[in-house]
Amino acid sequence: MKKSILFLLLVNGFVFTSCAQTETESLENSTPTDPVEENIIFELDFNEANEGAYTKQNLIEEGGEIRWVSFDNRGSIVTDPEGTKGNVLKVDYPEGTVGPQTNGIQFIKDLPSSNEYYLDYYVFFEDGFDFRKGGKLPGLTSGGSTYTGGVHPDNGEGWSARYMWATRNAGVEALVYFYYIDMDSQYGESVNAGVYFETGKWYRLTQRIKLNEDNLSNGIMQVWIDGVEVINNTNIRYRLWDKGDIDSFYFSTFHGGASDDWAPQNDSFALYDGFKVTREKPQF
Ligand SMILES: [Ca+2]
Repeated sequence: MKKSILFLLLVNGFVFTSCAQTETESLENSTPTDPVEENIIFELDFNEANEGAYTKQNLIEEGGEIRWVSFDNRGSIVTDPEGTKGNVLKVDYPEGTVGPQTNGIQFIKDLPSSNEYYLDYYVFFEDGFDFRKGGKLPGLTSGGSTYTGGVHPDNGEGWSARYMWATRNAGVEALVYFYYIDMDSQYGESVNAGVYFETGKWYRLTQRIKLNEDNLSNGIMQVWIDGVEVINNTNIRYRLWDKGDIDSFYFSTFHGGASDDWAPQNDSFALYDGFKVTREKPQF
């Protein structure tokens, strides 16, 4: 009898020890030496938002914490006129206005710092949209809105890579309006996509930023429009050393420039949908 109890105690002790070891091993296996990172960092499809005015609170409900918002009643939720995207964000660019105080909308979403992200979204310029000389469109940045408007990142501490539409002889061209340490002009460098915007159709803009290493000119900027690669620059020095990580999505859209000849001559509207910041290349 005593031997049986002793045997059971030993067996139980052995089993307990084994379980404890297994648990320890599995805990060790799940420690963040090889973390499974979420692919989608930020997503905004507006499908849960009610039609009507779009507010900062609406944005926070879907997009989480937002650093800064400037809407001024120029954002609203409507249904996709083509019927494929559910609810979408409609932005107002009022007649005769120029610059972000009176035209378009802006917000900054902070992102976990990274040296590589993809930004994917859709834009639709409604019929009658007056492009005038040009305007800004959302893009990835380092430093939120800091390195825009003529502010040069002298020490390689940040950059911005918003898109623009810009009126050329050939049409309204899509480009990346780029601020970075090696920029060639005070008010940003144009990286032309060679694609010309028209009204009345959705465009899908996909941007890949991969930062350079150390102080080397080996950073990558890729852009696909409707899934077709239109920019592939592989020799960019975005930043110096470990400064200037990708840390923000800058939703920035307005006519300008600053002078009146950038202002639309009639109320103009654009639609936006399907924003995603991801670690991996989106499916086309
Ligand atoms: Ca949608």
